[in-house]
Amino acid sequence: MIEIWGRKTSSNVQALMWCIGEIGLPFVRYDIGHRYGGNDTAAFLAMNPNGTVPVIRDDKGAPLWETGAILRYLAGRYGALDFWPAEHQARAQVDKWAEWAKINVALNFTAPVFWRVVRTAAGERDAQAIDQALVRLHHYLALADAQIAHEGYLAGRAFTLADIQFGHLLYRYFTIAIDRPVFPAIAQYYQRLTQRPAFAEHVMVSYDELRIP
Ligand SMILES: N[C@@H](CCC(=O)N[C@@H](CS)C(=O)NCC(=O)O)C(=O)O
Repeated sequence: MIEIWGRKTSSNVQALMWCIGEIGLPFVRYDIGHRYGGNDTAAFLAMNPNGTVPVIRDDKGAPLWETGAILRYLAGRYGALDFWPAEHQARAQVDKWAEWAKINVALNFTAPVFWRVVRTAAGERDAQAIDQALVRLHHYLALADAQIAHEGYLAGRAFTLADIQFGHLLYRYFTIAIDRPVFPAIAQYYQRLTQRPAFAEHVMVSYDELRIP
């Protein structure tokens, strides 16, 4: 049984829960972090000195943190072949887009946009900073749009680990109060993701508990 420490409103927890749901693994998850606390205890810091979620343990093995590492562990041990290919060149193409999504899309969306829109009091929101962050984000989304239009998924013609690292951000991107240019391929891709039961269950999760009115 896989144990997971992390609240379901954490975007990184959502990525790994989506992966677990896609693979169909049994799990137990503990609400840790943000309003639930528990990530500053000695016991938690002994598992992850960063004090961040998610952390997992499988088979009573060593604790594992960093979402990208967790996704690769789950995919390598339990996943289907297309999801994270064993062949090195094919795997590197998936990893290329997964890393790209983490560095360029997640880091340009979560703190600079999502936090400023949802986790900042209305009177303190910096519209100019949000607009500037959106320009940076949309530069990368345009690249993803072209890639998805060409191949159907982020790293090719199959659903892969790269789609988890990228796609888990889209529910929040499409539901917060911002102006969005039209990215036709991403819009269509997002609609397809919403049809996946594991995405609906683990990613399309209310973020009201994070909201600062
Ligand atoms: N690089 C880490 C980042 C982990 C991280 O920043 N997690 C956030 C939630 S998404 C966190 O623990 N925030 C503190 C909290 O929830 O209390 C990863 O990819 O797993």
